[in-house]
Amino acid sequence: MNLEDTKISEAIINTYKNKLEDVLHSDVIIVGGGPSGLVAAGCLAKAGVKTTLLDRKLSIGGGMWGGGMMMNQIVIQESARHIFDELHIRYQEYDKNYYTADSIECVSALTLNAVRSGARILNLISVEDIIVKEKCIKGLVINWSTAEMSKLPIDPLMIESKYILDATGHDASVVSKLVHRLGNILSTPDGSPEGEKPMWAERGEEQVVENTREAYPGLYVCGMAANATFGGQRMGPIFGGMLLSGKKTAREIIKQIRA
Ligand code: 48H
Repeated sequence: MNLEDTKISEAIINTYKNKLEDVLHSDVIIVGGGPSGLVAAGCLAKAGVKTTLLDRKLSIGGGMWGGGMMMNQIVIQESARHIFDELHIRYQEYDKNYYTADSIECVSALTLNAVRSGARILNLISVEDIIVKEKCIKGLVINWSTAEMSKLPIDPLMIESKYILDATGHDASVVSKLVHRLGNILSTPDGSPEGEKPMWAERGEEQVVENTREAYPGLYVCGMAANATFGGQRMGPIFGGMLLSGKKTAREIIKQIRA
C-alpha cells in the first residue's frame, strides 16, 4: 500500500480547516483547559451546547499535571468524589475527607470526557483580545500561541460565541483583557478584579465555588480565575473546588441558554 507524503499534509490541512471553521460560531467558548475548564466543557457538550475550548499550551490540563510541587498526585475531598466516580477516575482514601489520585489519570480522563462529549478543543491558540458590543462580550480575538511567543506583528482572527468562560487560572486572562480595554466594569464591588488572597485551603475551596459566576454580561469565570476576579484564597494542590466550579458554571450557562 503506497503512502503519498503530500496526501498526509492534505488530510491534516483539510480536516483542521473544517474544525477551525466550525469554531467561528459557538454557544460557549471556554478559554483555558485546566481542570475547571475541562469539567465545564464536558458538562456543556453533554447537554448539547456547542462548546469550544481553547488553550495556549501544547498540552491541555493546566496546573493539574504537576500535582503538588511536581509530585504527580492530587487531593480531592468528599464533596467532589462523585465527579471522579462519574468519570471513572480511580482514587484512594488517604484519611477521612482526603482522597488522592494520579494527576496524569485525572487530566487524561477529564480531557477524554470533554472530547467524547462533543467539545471542540483547540490547543496552541491564545486569546489576545475580546469583542465587546452593546455592553456585552460577544467573542474573542485569537492567534497562534507561537505568534504571541515570537512577538511577531501577526494579525489575529476573530470568533464569536453567546457566552465566554474565563477558565485561565491565576491570571484570569480574559477578565484582565476586558478591564485593560474598558476599565473597571466588572460585577465586583468597585468594578475591578478583587485579586487572589493568600493560602487557606478550606476557605479557598468554598470560595472558588461561590465565586463562580458572571463577571460581566456574557462573561463567566470559573476555577482560579473566579478567585482572582472575586477575591478568594488560594488552596494549593487540592482540586475538588476546581471540578465543582466547572460543574457549577456549566449548570448556570445551560440555564441561561435554555431561558
Ligand atoms: C489561551 C490560556 C490563556 C490565554 C491561560 O491554571 P489552570 O489549571 O486553571 P484552573 O483554574 O482550572 O485550575 C487551577 C489549578 O490548576 C491551580 O492552579 C490551583 C488549584 N492552584 C492553587 C494554588 O494555590 O496555586 O489552567 C488554565 C489554562 C492553562 O492551561 C493555560 O495555558 C490556559 O488556561 N490559558 N489559554 N489563551 N490567554 N491564558
